[in-house]
Amino acid sequence: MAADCIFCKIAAGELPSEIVYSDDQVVAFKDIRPVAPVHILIIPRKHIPDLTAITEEDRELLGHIHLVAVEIARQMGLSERGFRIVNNCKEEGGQVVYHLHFHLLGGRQLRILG
Ligand code: IU
Repeated sequence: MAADCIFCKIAAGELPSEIVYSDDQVVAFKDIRPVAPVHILIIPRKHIPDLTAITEEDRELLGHIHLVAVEIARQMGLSERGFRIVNNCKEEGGQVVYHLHFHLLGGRQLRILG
């Protein structure tokens, strides 16, 4: 756990959040400023600052995060309609919170990225 990391604190239950899924490796919770009817953040419990900081050790974790994302999408009725998984990496990628997270977005027609 990294000191002063908001998402580490959410994962540890030290800050409130609307958790929709949790296990020993990951936590998923509702984004506080949703941009779509479904907007969930999926984070590893391990503090990884951004996607460039992953290592070989995280290979299984990253696969697990995607399996969890698909399972949440299925439970939210999105697996037939479709959805989007987004990672914003560093400044020009639009990253604001420096604890690795994947946005699961869906429930409306999403536009092409740009
Ligand atoms: P980004 O990928 O780092 O740009 O996204 C950070 C997201 O975290 C953003 O959508 C915020 O609304 C969201 N968020 C949150 O859900 N809860 C928080 O306490 C904070 C940010 I700080």
